[in-house]
Amino acid sequence: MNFAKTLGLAFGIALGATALHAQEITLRSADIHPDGYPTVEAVKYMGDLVSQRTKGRIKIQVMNNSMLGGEKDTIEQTRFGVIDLNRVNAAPFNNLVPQTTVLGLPFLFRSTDHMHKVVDGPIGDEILAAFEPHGLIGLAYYDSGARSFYTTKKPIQKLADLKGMKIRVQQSDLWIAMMQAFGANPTPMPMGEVYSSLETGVVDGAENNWPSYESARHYEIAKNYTLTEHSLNPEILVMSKISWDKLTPDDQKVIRQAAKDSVVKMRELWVAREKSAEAKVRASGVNVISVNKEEFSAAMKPVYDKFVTDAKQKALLEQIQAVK
Ligand code: BDP
Repeated sequence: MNFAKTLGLAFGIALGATALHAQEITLRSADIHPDGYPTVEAVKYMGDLVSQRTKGRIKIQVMNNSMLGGEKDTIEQTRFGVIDLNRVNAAPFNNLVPQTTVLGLPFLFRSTDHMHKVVDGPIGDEILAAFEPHGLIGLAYYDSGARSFYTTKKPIQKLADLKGMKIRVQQSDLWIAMMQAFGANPTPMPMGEVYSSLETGVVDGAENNWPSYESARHYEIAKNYTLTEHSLNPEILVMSKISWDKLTPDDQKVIRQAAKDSVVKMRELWVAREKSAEAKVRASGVNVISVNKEEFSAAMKPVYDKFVTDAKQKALLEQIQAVK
């Protein structure tokens, strides 16, 4: 082989390799939860589907355990394309995408089934579509169970017990207003700061579902869990619009479908985890308190008055309530 041919061949191989390499995409996905938590495992499952369906060309790397930061920070990084995918609770999106606020309204959903019917239908699609002008693509909803209060010292047995209590909330105006309506003193902060804040008395309590109460080990310090079940606010999986726009329409379809398919897996994982977390927490000797939920729900009128104001929001609320 002469020199020119050898050079040509080498060049060709290099080009081929580059072209092949350029097609390979690894999408980084953020989550604050540890390995084994349903949201983390659901996105890993989605990654498996995406990888199978693109013959290994597109992969998802789940960077969980708050490795990329707290939820508010990772939302910003996702908007700027630094993070490709992000699984976050609906609450930290509320101020950015006001359409998400309705999902967290206290005592809105009658049951998990009701919530599923709403997010799986046209209302759910409309809310996901509302992310795009904010640099995000709404892909799917994941379950997050019911949120209830937990406190370090004084147990909450009735609404009046919340009066003046410092309660950690997610960073959302809705959640701040909700705590005020309960009579508490809201302290917004990222999830990662809650453990030490409970420990040092910066807050008297917080609220979350069984799996988060357990996995974040808050039950070790806040040993009174009051079953108010005040919100079924779901989780939302989003993609950076910057990353999305780099994909071909076919690849976008693969991502969208895999996200939808992962919802089924997530729901199975969630049911199992809710049970095992509850069992573990109860076995540890936590004081689980039942309350008259009507008393708590009756106090929520100011929240609805503040967040459901115009005709469009009122119509949406009625539509949600009418879903059977
Ligand atoms: C958990 C959600 C997580 C939130 C956390 C919180 O899965 O996304 O960050 O609550 O309260 O249930 O901040």
